[in-house]
Amino acid sequence: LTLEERLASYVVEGSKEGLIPDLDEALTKYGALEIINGPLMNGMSEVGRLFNNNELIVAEVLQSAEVMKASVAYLESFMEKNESSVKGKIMLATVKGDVHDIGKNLVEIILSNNGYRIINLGIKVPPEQIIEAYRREQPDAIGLSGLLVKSAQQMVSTAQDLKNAGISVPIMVGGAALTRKFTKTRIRPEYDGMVLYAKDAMDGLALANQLSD
Ligand code: B1M
Repeated sequence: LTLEERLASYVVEGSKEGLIPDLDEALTKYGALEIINGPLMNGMSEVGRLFNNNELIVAEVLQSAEVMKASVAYLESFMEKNESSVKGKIMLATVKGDVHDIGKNLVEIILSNNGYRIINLGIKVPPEQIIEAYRREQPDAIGLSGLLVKSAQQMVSTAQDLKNAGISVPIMVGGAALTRKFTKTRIRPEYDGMVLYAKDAMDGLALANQLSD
């Protein structure tokens, strides 16, 4: 196997044996984020495909998630840091009913490496908790993540609840089940403030930077 294939296969196999030396080798060729977005994400896509075909069970997918998390944690220290002044405060949450947090945590890393203070509320966060945390923390934006199809709908009702609570701070949404079109036609009409769709973590950073400019 090539280095890139090996990196993808750690994720697919859910195995960490040999992972760190291979990540070190990859770092001599690629940037940390390129490794995540390239071979590691390829591995995760394959996991998704196999899971969808019932060729993997949840316990195995969890092991894959562990490998992805360990890789991201290791690669984090090699990522570019841009510690200028604090550009803003952003609150992040995976929406109610959804446990997927690898993407959201990647967004946290990218934003915090680039001058944002992040309040990460975790997973399965109900709207009430987001509203309460908003009042306490007064962030400049709220980021919602969700990977399940039902999470896209949950984002609609979260936006409604935020609106009913009188909140109109910009919302950034992202995650696999979501599209730009859904964001525009279904979430945006339910909210008083801006609703921005981020296709990935770097897009999230670009949008945050637009807001803070
Ligand atoms: Co789940 N799962 N899972 N899973 N899982 C999916 C999402 C699924 C597509 C797999 C499949 O069937 N092919 C499917 C959803 C189907 C659907 O809704 N139509 C699915 C399912 C069904 C489930 C369960 C229901 C399975 C079950 O129990 N029977 C269950 C759900 C539990 C729940 O949430 N209530 C479940 C559980 C799990 C695990 C716990 C085993 C594990 C998650 C571990 C964890 O996150 N801690 C897991 C995993 C790992 C996946 C897949 C394989 C990979 C997800 C991932 O981490 N990707 C996934 C299939 C897939 O996506 N190919 C799948 C890597 C990550 C970096 O990407 O999160 O997309 P992603 O983030 C991206 C962008 O989306 C974006 O930036 C990131 C990249 O830069 N982004 C944002 C995300 N959030 C953002 C927020 C932003 C900006 C950008 O601003 C705020």
